[in-house]
Amino acid sequence: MLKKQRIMSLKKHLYCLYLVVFAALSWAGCTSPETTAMPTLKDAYAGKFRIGTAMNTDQITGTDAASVAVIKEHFNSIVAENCMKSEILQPREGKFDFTLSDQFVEFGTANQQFIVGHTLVWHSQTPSWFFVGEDGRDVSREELIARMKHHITTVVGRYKGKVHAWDVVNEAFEDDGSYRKTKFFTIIGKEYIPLAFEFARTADPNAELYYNDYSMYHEGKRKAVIRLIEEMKSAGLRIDAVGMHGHYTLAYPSLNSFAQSIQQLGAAGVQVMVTELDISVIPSPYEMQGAEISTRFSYTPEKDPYTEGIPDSIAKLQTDRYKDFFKVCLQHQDVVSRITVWGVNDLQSWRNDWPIKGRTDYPLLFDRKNQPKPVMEELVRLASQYTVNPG
Ligand code: 9MR
Repeated sequence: MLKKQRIMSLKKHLYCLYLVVFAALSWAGCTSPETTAMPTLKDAYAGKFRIGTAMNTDQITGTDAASVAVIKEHFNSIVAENCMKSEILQPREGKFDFTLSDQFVEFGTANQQFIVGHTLVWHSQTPSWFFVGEDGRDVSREELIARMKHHITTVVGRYKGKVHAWDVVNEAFEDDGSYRKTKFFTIIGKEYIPLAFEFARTADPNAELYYNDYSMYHEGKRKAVIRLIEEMKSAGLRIDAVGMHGHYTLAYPSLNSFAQSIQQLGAAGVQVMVTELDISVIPSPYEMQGAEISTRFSYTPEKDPYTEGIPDSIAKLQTDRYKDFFKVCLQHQDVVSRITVWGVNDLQSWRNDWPIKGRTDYPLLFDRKNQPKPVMEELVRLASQYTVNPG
C-alpha cells in the first residue's frame, strides 16, 4: 500500500515537472509546430460571434476542392452567394429547382455549420414573370402577395429545421431612407416587408429572420431601418437581426460610422451582423460607396492598377482595415452575432467585376490560390485579446 502511494506521488511530481517544462518551452517558443499551430478563424472567435462565408456553385458542388477545405476549416456559418435567389429557385412560375440549394444545405448540415438562406425577397435576381400577369401587365396587389407567399412558404418550408436563418428582405431602402421603388413596393406598398417576414415565420417559426442591406452607415438608411424594426416590433412581428453588407473600401466607411450603426441598430432591439464583408483595394471610380449593382463604369487599364499584385503598403492598409472592423465587432459582442465574408478567395469575388468588369481586386482573406493572407494571423491574435462576453 505504502509502495503504491509512493508511486502515485512520484507520478504526480513527474506530471508537475512535465507541466513546468512544457510551459517554459512554450513560453520560449520551442514546442513542436502541432502544439503551437494557429487556431482556425472560427475557433479563435468561438463564443464571441460566428464566422461565415458565402459559397458559390463550384464550392457547393465540390468542384473547387481547395476552397471547400478552407470553408470546412475556418468557417462555422455559410450563406448561399446565388443559389437561393428566386431566379434560380423558381425560374418559371410553380417550377422550382432545388438542385443546388439542396446540396448547399446538405454541405452545411454535414459540417455542423449555421446555415443562412439568402434571400427570399429582393428586387434583383427575381425572375420577371413574378410581377407580370397573362395580359403582360403588372399583376394585381393580391396576386403579387399570393406569389410572394407561395415562394416563401415553399422555400422556407422545404428547409424547415435545416436552414437556421433567412435574409427575408434585401435592400428595400435607398441611401436617403426612402423606400426603394421596386415592383414589390410599387405594387404592394410598404407592407410587403412585414408580410414577407410573417410568411417566413409561419413557414418555420424557429428560423431566425433578418433584414439585410448595404450602406447602413448612411444616416438616412439607418434611420429607415430602425423605423422598420420599431414598427414591426410594435405590431408584434418578428425581426431578429439586421445584416450590414460590408462591401467596403480602404476609405469607406469610417470606423466611427460603422460603430455607430452597430450601436444604434442594437439599441433598437435586434442583433447585428456583418453579412457580406469584402474590402476592395482598387481605387473606386468617383469614390462611390455602397453596392448598388446597377451602377457600372467602363474598363480602362488605369482603373485596373494591380493586375500583377498589390504593393505591400496597400496590403498593410487592408490588413489594418480588416482588424479595425473586427475590433469594433469584438467591442460590441453583446449585439454582434456574426461576421460573414462574401466569398473565400480573391479569385471568386464579385468585386473583380463590379463596378467595372474585368478588374483584378484582392478583397478577401485568402489569395487566389487559397493561401491565407497575413491578416488571418492578425485576426486570430486580435480575438485572443478579448474575453468572451458572458451576455
Ligand atoms: O455575389 C453575387 C454575384 O455573384 C451576383 O452576380 C450578384 C448579382 O446581383 O449578386 C452578388 O451578391 C449580392 C448579394 O446577393 C446581395 N448584396 C449585394 C451582393 C453583391 O452584388
